[in-house]
Amino acid sequence: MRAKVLNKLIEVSPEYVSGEQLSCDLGVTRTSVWKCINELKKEGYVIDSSTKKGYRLLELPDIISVGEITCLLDTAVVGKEIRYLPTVDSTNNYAKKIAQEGCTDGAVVIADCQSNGRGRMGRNWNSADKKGIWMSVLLRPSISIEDVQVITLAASVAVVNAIKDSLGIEAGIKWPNDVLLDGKKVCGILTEMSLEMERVNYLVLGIGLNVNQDTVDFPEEIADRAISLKSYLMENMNASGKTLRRVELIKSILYNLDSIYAKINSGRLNEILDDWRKNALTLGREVCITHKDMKYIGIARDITSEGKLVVDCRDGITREVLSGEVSVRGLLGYI
Ligand code: BTX
Repeated sequence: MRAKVLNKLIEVSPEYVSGEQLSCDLGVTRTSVWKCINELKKEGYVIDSSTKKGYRLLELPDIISVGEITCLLDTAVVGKEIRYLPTVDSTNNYAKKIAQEGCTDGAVVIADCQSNGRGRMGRNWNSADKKGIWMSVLLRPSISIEDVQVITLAASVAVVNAIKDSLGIEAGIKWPNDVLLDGKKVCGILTEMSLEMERVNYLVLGIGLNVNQDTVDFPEEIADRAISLKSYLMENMNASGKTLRRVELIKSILYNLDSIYAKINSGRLNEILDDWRKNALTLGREVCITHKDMKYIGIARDITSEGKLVVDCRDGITREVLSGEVSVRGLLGYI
């Protein structure tokens, strides 16, 4: 009910809506409306109450409210179930646990803070309290194991689209799925899967998006390689440094993921690969592939239908690289 009241207030904002109107529209007593308003105020929403005019929303705080995320979230699968945790070791760990308990396709886990956020290959992911979006999406796609990499690429496309839709910022993708702004990492994606008899049982897409950090908020060792959306807006678009609302971005990511997931489940993987190519920073660049003790330098030319990076190496051999098997580091800075 609280979410419904909130969404009415958002709908009519900046106008007032009377208590009577709210109770009539929502089919509850005026006392329950009043109680909901008080609860919302306690959560941090700034609401003006006037005996004559009713209620008016003055300020939306940056809090992760599941009610606000789900309201008017027009998705078919992704985000039909959302679990919010103030703090957790890793949302990917939590998502894997609920996947094993049978949780539904498209379920989402979001935390304000991760005490042990994980990157790829055992690396650490800095997940400062309330500064970013630390979220995992559980998917049960009907695809073959060979196509799993495409889902990983798809997640980066969804994030890039969401950043563009919400803030008008054009981010780029470093293969396979790092989202970069000004050559610095704004988002990392960790895909983990469970296989059963040669088929995908479930996949967990872990998305870490830096939203409201200032440079000083990042640990020294990553401060020159990490960026938040807020800092980018301040440095490049003269923004005031106002806190960005994570809920808006979460909604947009879920919406974009849902439409991409529909493409995956209907076999339209080529469309996803094309979208990835459009946003790719790696293609056409010189890259260095390190595999075990060997190093190969070459030009990243394309990706295959399975999402492998095609590299024309200096030794004349074209190699197809799967992420996880190798690490690819561009010769031009971080790209
Ligand atoms: P990655 O292995 O590509 O990146 C990890 C590396 O990125 C670190 O070694 C460090 O250099 C740098 N780094 C660490 N934290 C940050 C940060 N906040 N911003 C920019 N650079 C950073 C990328 O792994 C995959 C990250 C996925 C994170 C999500 S959050 C939700 C989910 N739960 C979980 O435990 N992981 C995922």
